[in-house]
Amino acid sequence: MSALEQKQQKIDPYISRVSDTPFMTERQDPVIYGEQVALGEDKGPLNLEHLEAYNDNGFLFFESLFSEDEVSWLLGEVERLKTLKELEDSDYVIREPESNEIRSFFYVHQFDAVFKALSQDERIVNIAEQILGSQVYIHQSRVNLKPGFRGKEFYWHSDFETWHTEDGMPRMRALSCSITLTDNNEFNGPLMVIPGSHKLYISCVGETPENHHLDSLRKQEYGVPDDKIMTELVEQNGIVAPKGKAGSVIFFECNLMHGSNSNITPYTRTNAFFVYNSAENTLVDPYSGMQPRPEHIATRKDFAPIQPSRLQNALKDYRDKK
Ligand code: 6CS
Ligand code: FE
Repeated sequence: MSALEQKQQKIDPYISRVSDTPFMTERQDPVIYGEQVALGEDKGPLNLEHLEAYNDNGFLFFESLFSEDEVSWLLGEVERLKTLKELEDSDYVIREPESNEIRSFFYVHQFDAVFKALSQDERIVNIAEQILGSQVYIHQSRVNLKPGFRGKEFYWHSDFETWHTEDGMPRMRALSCSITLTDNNEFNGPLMVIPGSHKLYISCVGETPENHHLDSLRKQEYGVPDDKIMTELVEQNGIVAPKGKAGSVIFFECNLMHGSNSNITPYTRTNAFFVYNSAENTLVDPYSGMQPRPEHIATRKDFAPIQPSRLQNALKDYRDKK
């Protein structure tokens, strides 16, 4: 690391996109907050084995956390969103780079009552609170549709590198929860993670373009690791692609290296993603020194912690009203 890079490191341990060569440094934050793993205790819902696996690998996978009945309700809501005229030209909708098919709906935890209820469900919020050792709020939400035949890849990246550089997320005290709404199998572009990669921070090359999100959410080209570092990471840790039926859930650490391939099968790979940030890690000015990204990509206006509730109650209310 050059003298300049060492100087920059002192200012910001997670500085990125300031050098013309990438460099790797040790993570400088805990993975599991609170003394649970150190004291060999777990207050639940995760047991000590779960906590140690998450600490070591940076992710956890649970089959069928949500029932078929809940999943069909959620998937029905995605189909309804696809028909909404008022969403057609909305900034919340990101389209695929070539086909222009819908790639993602962002901000679903705010503009859609069904996904708001899902984002507050105690089965996932209680796990996020336990890992992050505090109350939590939603930093970002999205439904990635990855449509059959035309759902393009999400290239390798660390979410935290973007959220720190472009959103001003201070420390690594956040996680993503991906809820599969359709089966994720080896063919239709499942999430791929590099186990243990959350323990290293890769400072990427390049400079963040203005309004980078207008391109990066379609095809990310800045804030991505180079081939040499990716080869090293894969050779040391391998690649794991958690797969499972609709209703399964993957929790992954904000700095875990991940990506997913294009989907050329007829079967959509539709997942809902909620990013839980610790209420003690709220955003400051972006470390890039640039303008913050819009509210529908990174929550800045309201850091009120979530009060966990039950999706089943929302589903019952929905049916009672019909
Ligand atoms: O820039 C972001 O916040 C988004 N980009 C990716 C590829 N994953 C995290 C997030 O959805
Ligand atoms: Fe990501």
